[in-house]
Parts: sequence; C-alpha cells; structure tokens
Amino acid sequence: MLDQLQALQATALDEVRAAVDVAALDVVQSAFLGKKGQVQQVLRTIGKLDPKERGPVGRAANEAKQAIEAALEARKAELLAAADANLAETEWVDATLPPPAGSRASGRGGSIHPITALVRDMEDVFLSMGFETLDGPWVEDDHHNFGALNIPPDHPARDMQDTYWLTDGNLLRTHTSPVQVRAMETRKPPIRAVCLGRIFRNEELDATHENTFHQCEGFFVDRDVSVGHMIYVLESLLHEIIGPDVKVRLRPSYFPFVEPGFEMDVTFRGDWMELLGCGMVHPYVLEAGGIDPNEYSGFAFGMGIDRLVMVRHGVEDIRHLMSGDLRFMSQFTGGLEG
Ligand code: FA5
Repeated sequence: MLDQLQALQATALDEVRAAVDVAALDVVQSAFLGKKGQVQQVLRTIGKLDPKERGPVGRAANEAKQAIEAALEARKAELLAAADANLAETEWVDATLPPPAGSRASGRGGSIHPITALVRDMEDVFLSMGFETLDGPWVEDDHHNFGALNIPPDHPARDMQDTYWLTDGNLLRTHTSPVQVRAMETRKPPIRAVCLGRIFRNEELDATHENTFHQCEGFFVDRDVSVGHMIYVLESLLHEIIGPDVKVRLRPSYFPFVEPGFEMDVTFRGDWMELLGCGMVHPYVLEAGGIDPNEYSGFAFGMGIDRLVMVRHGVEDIRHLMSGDLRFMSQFTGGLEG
C-alpha cells in the first residue's frame, strides 16, 4: 500500500509539472484530490487494513495529499505569472482595424440613428439656403425659455408646454425657441439661423408624443421679411427631405412669441399630423432682443424632428425612436457609415 501511494504521488507530481494551463491543473487536481480522486480512494480503504498498518498508510496518504496540493499551488502561480508576462503578446487588439466583414450584414454593426441622419440632411439644406446652425443649452433659465418670448410669469401659455423644473429654479428647455433669444443677444440683422436639438417636456406619452424629443428652430430677421418667405423656406425644406409629393397645410394658431401664428400639418398614414408651429416674430420679442420692430421683421418656426423622421421612414409610433431597441434600429442602415 505504501508503494502504491508513492507511485501515485510521483505520477501526480509529473502531471502537475506537465500541465500547460490552469484548466489542465484543475483536471489533475480532481483526478487525484477530488471526492472520487485516487488519494481519496486510498483513504477510504484504510478501515479495511490491519490495525498496525493503518497509522503509517494514513500518514503517507496525507503526506501525498499535501505534496500534491503544494505542487498544484506552485505550478498555478508559475502559470499565472507566465500568462501575465505574455499579456502584451496574447491580448493585444488593433483598435485601428475596421469591423469584421459581415458585422453590418448581420445587423450587429453600428449605423447612423435616423434622427441624426435627418438632422444632418436638414442642416445641409439650411446651409445651402444661407442659414447658419446654432447650439443652445439644454438647461435654460426662465427668461430665455419663457420671459423673453413674451410668456411672462402666470401667463396661461406656460401650460402649453409642461416643464421639468430643476431645484435651482432653472429648467430643461421645453422648446428650441430660446435659441432665437440667444441669437438676437449676439447678432444684428440680417439673421438667418437654425438650431436642431433635443428638448424635454413632462408629457403624457402616445404614438406622436414623447417626453424627450427634438426640434428644429428656424428664424430669419431682416428688412421686409414676410409670411411668403417663411412658406417658401418650409416647403423647400420638406421637398428636399421628404420629396416633391409631400402634402402640407397651414392653419392659423396661437403662440405668444409670433403674430400672426400658424401651425403646419403634414399627411401621415392617411391623416394630418401636426409638424410645426410658426409665424412672424412678435414685435415684443424683437424689442427684447434689441432689434427695432419698425425697421425689421422676421419669421420663426419650430418643427418636430422626430415626427419628420416618422413621415420619412413610415414609423408608426414615435416611442420606437428613442427606445434603443436594436430590432427597430437595425432597419436603418442609411447615413454616412450605413
Ligand atoms: C413650440 O414648441 C414652439 N416653440 C414652436 C414655434 C417656434 C412656434 C417658433 C412659432 C415660432 P409646439 O409645442 O407646438 O410649439 O411644438 C412644435 C412641434 O414640436 C409640434 O408641431 C410637433 O411637431 C413637435 N412636438 C410637440 N410636442 C411633441 C411631443 N410631445 N412629442 C413629439 N413631438 C412634439
């Protein structure tokens, strides 16, 4: 029995030395030291031995066990150290390589979000018409989001857009119109500018209402600007983006910062869907921006970008757009990298 144990220990130590990785060591460990391992089997037979032999065999079995355990530990440390030393060789990634062939075809590759693609296309159209593109902050103050747009405190028009107020008295902008105010603070007419960006409203959600969505603000201030100019710009944009067959209608409407005010609807799934609000910039708003309303006039509009994406791609529910659902997103491979 003692000879058998010695042979067993020698074989185990050979196998430990021969193990080339941690997984191979695990196999050796369970073959010799596991519940059904060879050392355990020897220990189980001790009870059947002559009482005189039990002591020496038990000791030898325990010594074999400890020797194998120590060898396993040492070999494991050796293998891990070697793997660490090789890390730079075995784990390097060439971050400049293009994605593997077929990754886009399998729907797993990235593509331009349809909102981003539309924003880029719209900016191109506006640039070609001589507009500049502007940015504005998402966190706004009351003055820029409401006051300077002729919506004083307690004005019922504040209820038109449910606001996310911040604890410091600021708010998440409820429309892109504050960018008009900011543009007038730093520019003199003629001003031709657009701002395409994200906005936030504490809204009830449905197929055409999100609580975070995107608007395109456009405004044009110069001498003798008329409603006709506004309609021309809006129709030109929609022809370029949707196509020459796009059908729109203009309805009178009310916004405190324009006079007269309108809304434009577009046909969508056999019905009219409201796409934008617009009108001639209110004289109070021009004055608040330091522009003489007797000398200058202007038009402004605020268009729902997400709704335009719905029209462009036939998306039946606006909530898909910001859902991050890859099953929906993988349909859109358009755009620069698509
Ligand atoms: C405004 O936000 C005005 N600032 C627009 C404006 C600008 C009028 C300049 C006059 C001059 P309104 O709340 O109607 O208006 O929103 C404008 C457009 O944003 C809507 O026509 C619609 O296309 C889109 N929109 C409004 N609410 C939502 C919503 N909850 N989800 C998705 N799109 C929306």
